[in-house]
Amino acid sequence: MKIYYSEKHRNHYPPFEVFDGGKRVPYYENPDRMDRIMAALNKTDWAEISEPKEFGLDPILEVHDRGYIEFLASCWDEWLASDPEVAKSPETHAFLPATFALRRQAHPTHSLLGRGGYYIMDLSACIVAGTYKAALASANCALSAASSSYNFHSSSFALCRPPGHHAGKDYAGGYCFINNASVAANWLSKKGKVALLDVDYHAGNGTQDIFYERSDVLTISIHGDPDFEYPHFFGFAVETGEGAGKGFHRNFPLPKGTGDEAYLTVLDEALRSIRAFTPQSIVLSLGADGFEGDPLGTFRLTRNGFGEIGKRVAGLNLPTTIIMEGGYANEALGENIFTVLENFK
Ligand code: SP5
Ligand code: ZN
Repeated sequence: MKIYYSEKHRNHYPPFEVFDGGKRVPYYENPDRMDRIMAALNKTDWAEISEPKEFGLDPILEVHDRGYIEFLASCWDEWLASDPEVAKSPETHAFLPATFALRRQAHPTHSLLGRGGYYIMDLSACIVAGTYKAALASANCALSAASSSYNFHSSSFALCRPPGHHAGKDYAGGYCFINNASVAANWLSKKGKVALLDVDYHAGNGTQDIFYERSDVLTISIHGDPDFEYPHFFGFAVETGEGAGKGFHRNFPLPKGTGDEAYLTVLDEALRSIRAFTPQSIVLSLGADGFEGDPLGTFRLTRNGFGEIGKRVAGLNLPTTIIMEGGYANEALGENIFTVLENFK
């Protein structure tokens, strides 16, 4: 299986994030996650790992707002130049606004913190020196995987870091900056209908937002109920698309404690929707944070459960572009991802 991975993610490692209650904690979305997955893949005889190809900004700007991408590109340098404290020890700092725009009548302003509060939705999408380049390389992994899936009519894996599914057209959030899966799905949509299935534990709000008014990309997310879980304001079952996109988005919010059996029943319903849509290819937003030991999740999926998820999605028998999203139980992450992927080799 073709796998795309770039070392550029290493320079995106913010020294902290801020949890609910204002608690500063180590950054959960850390480089060790990739090392665990690479270690598991390097033990196989089927993982063909390559550097991503360079696609330039055009396929990213088809999904994201230009002002937002320009903000990501210059944010760190502006932050560094704005504050002598930051310049004294850049490695202990991250750009993180403390005031966020409600988009109702929000007047976009020019100051860096004004743009930050406009383009960022929470306190986990911290920007440091290596963030923008890491996000671009991550998107290039997704595009490389999409192009490989299309050209060889086979499945491929983009080992993306940072992840992408919380990033919308013009905002970062939930460790995500560029929506890798959406960039890949939009690229593939020029070749035929695409179904994007998101099995990360958190609702794929960014992906939902990007395709909400489109009927050529069916988006489905299975996740912890936003009634109790991040991202809190998106991912409810009543959100089914708008305009031309009406009926082409589905959310499956699930309760705390959801285990393999209940999860797989819902997955089967999602897969029936996908079959009825008759797509030409699949994009799978793959998070492993539904795992029973995940520090950010509440589900109880087991390694066997991940094996079944892989088997059932592979059973669609369509070229599948698999995009890495979340998963924070690092000790188990490599094995859990391997267990999904081996169904597609
Ligand atoms: C890609 C992805 O999985 N992003 C997830 C971002 C979640 N950020 C919110 C974390 C809320 C943390 N709640 C802590 C519970 C600790 N027991
Ligand atoms: Zn997640």
